[in-house]
Amino acid sequence: MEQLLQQIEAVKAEIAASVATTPSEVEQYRIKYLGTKGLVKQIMGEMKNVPNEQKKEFGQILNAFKILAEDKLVELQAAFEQGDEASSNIDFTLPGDAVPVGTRHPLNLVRNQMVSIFKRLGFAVAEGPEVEDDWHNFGAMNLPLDHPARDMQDTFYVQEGTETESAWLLRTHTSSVQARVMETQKPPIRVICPGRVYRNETISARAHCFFHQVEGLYIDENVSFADLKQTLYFFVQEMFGKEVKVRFRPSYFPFTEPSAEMDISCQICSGKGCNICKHTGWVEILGSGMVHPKVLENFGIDPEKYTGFAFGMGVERIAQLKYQVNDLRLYSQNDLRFLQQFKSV
Ligand code: 2NL
Repeated sequence: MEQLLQQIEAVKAEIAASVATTPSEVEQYRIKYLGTKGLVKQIMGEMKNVPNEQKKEFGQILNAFKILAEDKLVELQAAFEQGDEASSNIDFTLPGDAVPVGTRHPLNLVRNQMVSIFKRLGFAVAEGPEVEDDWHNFGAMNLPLDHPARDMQDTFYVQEGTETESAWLLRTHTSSVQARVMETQKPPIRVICPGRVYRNETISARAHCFFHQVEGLYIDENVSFADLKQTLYFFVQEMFGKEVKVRFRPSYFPFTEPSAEMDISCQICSGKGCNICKHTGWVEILGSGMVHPKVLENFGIDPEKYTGFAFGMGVERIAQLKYQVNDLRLYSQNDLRFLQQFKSV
């Protein structure tokens, strides 16, 4: 009997020291001590060898032993049911599952960079509506009623104009935002207007029905064409590096006079000649000019006192030269294989 008592004491100590760090370890405990072939059953089976006069005393000992084993099981189970950190032994220092992190869109990266360069020159940023009336998009910009840009084929009309009501359209350039700035502010004016613009074009690698622009406007006394050239030269040097070369070609826009387009030395082949620059070594990146006196007059700005320069450029074009993107459609297809290449930029 002495031996049986010793065995019970040993198993009791074992039970007291039992821990479980996972639900399956709780189950292992249950099988080992309380299962059909478990230790509790085995020891209870010894009852038949106990002499009759000791059966009562032993029955109580064995019963207490069984209750102890059962209580421990309840305790181990409770740790998991309540998520009790201290007794469950879960390792909270294990690394979690990684949350996939997105990337900035290349057009936003380039737009932000463009904006920050002009901010350093003292330009403020202005934004405005994408649905515009005819006046802010066309009329104020000196585009006559019969100008081809107003054609349904080039412009998305939301509502056609009538004798008494203005037409409403998706802005074709962010000049409409600058029109709103000139309407509400007096010179000196120095703003850039980044934003999405719309043109009714058949979608291809080289054309899309929407694209992104950054336009700039600077109006003050004595603003000259030299200021325009130096501002834009500074911009491309910051954007592409000090080595970049520029050239200006005479051009025409209804809202500027004189007007010029600016080319930079091809960033793909460094001017040696490639497909992007059509083997000329130069690529066009923007249109610009001195604000037309009629545009100034439209906003009550005296063209005898004030002059200004303006420019407009496509964000897609700058991004193409920076990242060699050769199909405009990539910018709006949301293909992660394309977008994730801009992770570290
Ligand atoms: C281009 C050419 C240009 C402007 C935009 C402008 C704005 C005002 C007054 C006068 Cl408020 N001009 N903007 C001037 C010249 C060219 O854009 O090729 N853009 C992508």
